[in-house]
Amino acid sequence: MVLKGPKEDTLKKFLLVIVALAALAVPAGANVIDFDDLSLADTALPPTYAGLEWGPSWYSSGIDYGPDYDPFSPPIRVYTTPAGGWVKWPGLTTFLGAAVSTGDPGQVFWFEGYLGGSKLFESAHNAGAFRGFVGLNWPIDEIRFLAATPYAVLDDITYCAVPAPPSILLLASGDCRQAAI
Ligand SMILES: [Ca+2]
Repeated sequence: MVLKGPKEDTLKKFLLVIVALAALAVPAGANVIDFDDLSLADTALPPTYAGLEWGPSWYSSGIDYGPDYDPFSPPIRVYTTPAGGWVKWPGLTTFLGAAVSTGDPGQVFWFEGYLGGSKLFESAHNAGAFRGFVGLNWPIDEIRFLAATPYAVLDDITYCAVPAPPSILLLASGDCRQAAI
């Protein structure tokens, strides 16, 4: 189908907005780790939390460090010290992304995705202050969050607990349950 003319331009813009909103929405059936059941005090994450295995660098906190480091879902988020940490799933999953917040102008952060110990993916390296959800849609069993400094927080780690589908199918369905088919 070829769209031309003012009405068709409006329709195309509408469709682009729908696609953009679908990409931003959390798919139905997705798991979101929001950390909000943890202590308000700075506390080391246990090696196993929310059914996943966590490296030794993760800390949770509900302490107010200023708006640049606010949790996406209050009151708790996590950070790593020293900068960087890993998370492992018990099997293949689809990592959809996580919220990152940092006001540190010297910050550079990125994600890496691994499967069976081999690095398959690396996100863009973001430099400077940032606040937003980093959407990735990676079929992996481990992610690593890497940063220049510890002054970045993560929240709302989001994944589909099903074998990873082709990205286009997940995007089209917007549903982790459909993605299992
Ligand atoms: Ca939270």
